[in-house]
Amino acid sequence: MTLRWYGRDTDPVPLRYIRQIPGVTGIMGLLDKPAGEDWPEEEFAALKSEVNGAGLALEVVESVNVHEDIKLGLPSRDEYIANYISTVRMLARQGVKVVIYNFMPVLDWLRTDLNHPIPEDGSFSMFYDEKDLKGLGPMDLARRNRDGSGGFSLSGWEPERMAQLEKTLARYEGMTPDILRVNYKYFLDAVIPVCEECGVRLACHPDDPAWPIFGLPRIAHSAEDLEKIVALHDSPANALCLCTGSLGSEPQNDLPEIIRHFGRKNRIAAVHARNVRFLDKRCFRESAHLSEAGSFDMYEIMRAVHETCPDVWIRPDHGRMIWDEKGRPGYGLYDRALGAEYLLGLWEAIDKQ
Ligand SMILES: [Mn+2]
Repeated sequence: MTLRWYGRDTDPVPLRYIRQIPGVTGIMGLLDKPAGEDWPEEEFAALKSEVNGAGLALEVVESVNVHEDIKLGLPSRDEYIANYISTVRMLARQGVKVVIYNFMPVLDWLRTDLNHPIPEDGSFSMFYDEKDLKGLGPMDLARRNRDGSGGFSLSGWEPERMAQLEKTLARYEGMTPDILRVNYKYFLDAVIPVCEECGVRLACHPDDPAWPIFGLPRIAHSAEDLEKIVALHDSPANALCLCTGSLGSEPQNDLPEIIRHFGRKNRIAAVHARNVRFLDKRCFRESAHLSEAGSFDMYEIMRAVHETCPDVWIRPDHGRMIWDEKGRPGYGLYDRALGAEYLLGLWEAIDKQ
């Protein structure tokens, strides 16, 4: 059981607080680097020794972002792929076992409100309503995210990335899911053999929410999509990060079934476990992890993990803002700690049964 941690300078949650959550033994970490950069080893080694020094493991890294030129299939991709490979090798030397990434064009995860008040209990959570997107372009949303994030740069919505947004969007004109998959295969064919060689698994994070946005193709939001992805390069190193809140934002996606299917195939390397409550068609809020707080059966989800991929790294995902905590939307301490304890409680019960 792990928690995401953004690093000393940008995460208001100290590592020692994470260490005090019973049963949490590590973090999923990251460096704040633009996509395509070769991560410097000294910097990662410093992060690792800080995390290890706090009594926590750092075996999973999130957000080694794939450069847009790779997704677009431009000639310049080879240089960025070489950097990706070099970063994977470096991370392997530093003891990392899983690298989580996504292949979403231009825009990462998307919510229409980062601090949505929950009338029932006075907490705040992230919220999505397709109706709120009417008449808005990605630039409007980027601005709104920046203003609503309490001064924190949101991963996937960094100002540098947003500055390029209009230009990048224009380059995707005419891009289809099939072309995107061809470019994806080119990337995997280059990177996966290196992962196999150095004992790292790449874990693709699904689209969030689980449908195309702003007319951009997205290819990782259903069981069929994920099947195509694992087939692009047939190796256990070409794996998935099963994010329940992302995939599950589409009610058609049967989460326990999808976990069992890909777990049995040995294609799940990490799990992000969270719950959402559906309010309307394509309208949901992120809820507490507890099954009855949202629309997912978290017991069945944990049972599917336990049955088919019990050795994966898992973390509670976004939490609500509760107890007047001020922090990064989705990544406060309190609700994620509650989530971790709940998931560990389910796990203990399933295990003893
Ligand atoms: Mn996730």
